[in-house]
Amino acid sequence: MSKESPRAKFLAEFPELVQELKSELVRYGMPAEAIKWYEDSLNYNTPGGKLNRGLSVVDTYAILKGYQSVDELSPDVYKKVALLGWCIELLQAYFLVADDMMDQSITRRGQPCWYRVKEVGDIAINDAFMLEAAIYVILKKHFKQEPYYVDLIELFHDVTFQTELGQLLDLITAPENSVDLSKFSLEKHSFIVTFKTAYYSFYLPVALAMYAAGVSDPQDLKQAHDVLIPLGEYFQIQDDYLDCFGTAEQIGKIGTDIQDNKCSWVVNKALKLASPEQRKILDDNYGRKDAECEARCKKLFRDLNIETHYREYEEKIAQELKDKIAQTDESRGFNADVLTAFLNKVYKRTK
Ligand code: DMA
Ligand code: MG
Ligand code: MG
Ligand code: MG
Repeated sequence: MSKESPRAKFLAEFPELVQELKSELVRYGMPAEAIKWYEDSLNYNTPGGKLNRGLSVVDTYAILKGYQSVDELSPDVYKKVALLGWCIELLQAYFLVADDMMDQSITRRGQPCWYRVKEVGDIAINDAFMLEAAIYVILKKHFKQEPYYVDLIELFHDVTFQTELGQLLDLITAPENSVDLSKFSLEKHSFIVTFKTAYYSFYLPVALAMYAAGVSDPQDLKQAHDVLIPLGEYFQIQDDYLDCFGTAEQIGKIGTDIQDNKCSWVVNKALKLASPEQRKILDDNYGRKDAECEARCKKLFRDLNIETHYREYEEKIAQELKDKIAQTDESRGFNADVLTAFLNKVYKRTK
């Protein structure tokens, strides 16, 4: 018998989660049209991505428990750990619905951004809140009896706040109609992306699996943190690179960073390399809501060989992370393979 792919197996848990959330609305006596709206929002915004964050919770849990594959988990255990994975995907859905409004993006995961769906518009703001709220409905229903329940809730709250701080900084560093590239730096970029991406995308999945597996000594959480945060920074640098150099077919979204005046890795690298003449081109064209200005910036990035610098960065950071992973102390039951699995998923990704 051929085995289901890990992704298909994980996806198969989603319909039941939607049913549970709907029954919560039924319990409140909500009218059918509201229930249908919530169901549509959940289905449109939650399962369509790569599911890396959610899948990583189950993968990490299996490694920590000493299994060769997630197929060795009993059906009940798989279900429970997969729910934690889906909670991160709900968190991600919440952030993305809001992020696309704030970034004025057009497409996401190969379809129109939720706020751009005709009937939706600004209702997407409340839909984002309700995607977040779903996390706590699920946690309460399935994890309230666990000794680590409060740890899970606290972790979700902390990481959500960290992400929102990152989004704040991302947005106020990229004002519309006032481009000042002297405000950008690679140090500032590192700070923004650590908060807006690394905590929720990298630290959170591993920390959740560690709590669920009972391998959550503070020293081990710190070891995970110290590799996963720089790995998350690398991941967002890839996101910035692909925003400019990837195709919409590849990444499922149309890049907006140049027109949005974002403090991205690409522009920061370019600022370091540009001659005074090239700097003038950037000052005059970056952050303008204009396709021709955007094209001039892209041409300059190509002239500056940003791609070559990106490849160099990628090799350097991958080696640093490997070296760091090799130093992991496994004496309390933490397994560094968890970190290697993450690095392998990210290294040289193109989507
Ligand atoms: C991603 O920032 C961060 C969050 C919290 C969604 P981004 O705007 O670069 O993401 P994307 O490129 O997917 O819009
Ligand atoms: Mg965005
Ligand atoms: Mg954004
Ligand atoms: Mg991006």
